[in-house]
Amino acid sequence: MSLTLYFHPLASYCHKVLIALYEAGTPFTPRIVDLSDAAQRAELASHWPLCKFPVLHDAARGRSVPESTIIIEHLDRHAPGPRPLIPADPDAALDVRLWDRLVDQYVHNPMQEIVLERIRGTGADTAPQRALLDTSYRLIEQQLGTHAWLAGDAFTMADCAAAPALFYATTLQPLPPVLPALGAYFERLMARPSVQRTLNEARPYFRFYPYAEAIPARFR
Ligand SMILES: N[C@@H](CCC(=O)N[C@@H](CS)C(=O)NCC(=O)O)C(=O)O
Repeated sequence: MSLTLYFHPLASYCHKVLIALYEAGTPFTPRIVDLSDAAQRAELASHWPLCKFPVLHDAARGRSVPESTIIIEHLDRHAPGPRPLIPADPDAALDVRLWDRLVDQYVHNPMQEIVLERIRGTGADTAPQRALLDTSYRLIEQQLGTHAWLAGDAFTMADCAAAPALFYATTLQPLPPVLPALGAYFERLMARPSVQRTLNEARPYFRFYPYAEAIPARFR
């Protein structure tokens, strides 16, 4: 098989790419990386010196691709599924890329920072990251309007980004009930088979998540 994904089943940015792969039904070899294992860490670093996952190795093209967004772009171009995750229309594609970026930077990254702070245990104030999550929730509520998915009527890369970001963010900062479109969108994401498969595969590892007790019982 030409495609190998280096990842960890608990890692949120890896979820983003797994959801894209499952949406497309693209075959790949899964390689779980235990970063505490020196040999596995060295193997990941041989593909991507920053030693972050996910990384996709495409043997047919002789290249390793880091960064979840670029991996999905690569997959959509070279191993597309029945429905594109980035639309062919350039303006629609720009919207998908915009919402992918907004979700990564203003939902996913602050969520990661709050989790990392609990791991470090320095007692640093996470109120700014929590406030940013609240602002992003309101932004997504406005964006959703009447359409089902983040960048329109089709499920796209923006939704691959939003599912894991919101899944973990809501364990830290619950969705306010005054944002009904976001609440309904969250339920649609969680009901998506590609997302359910990704969460099912993460379940055995949830006990290692620093806020495991905040994961709703229905997902555990
Ligand atoms: N911008 C990167 C972020 C990747 C990232 O932060 N990955 C985390 C897991 S979700 C990681 O590798 N953490 C381990 C580490 O930083 O040592 C992407 O989109 O792929």
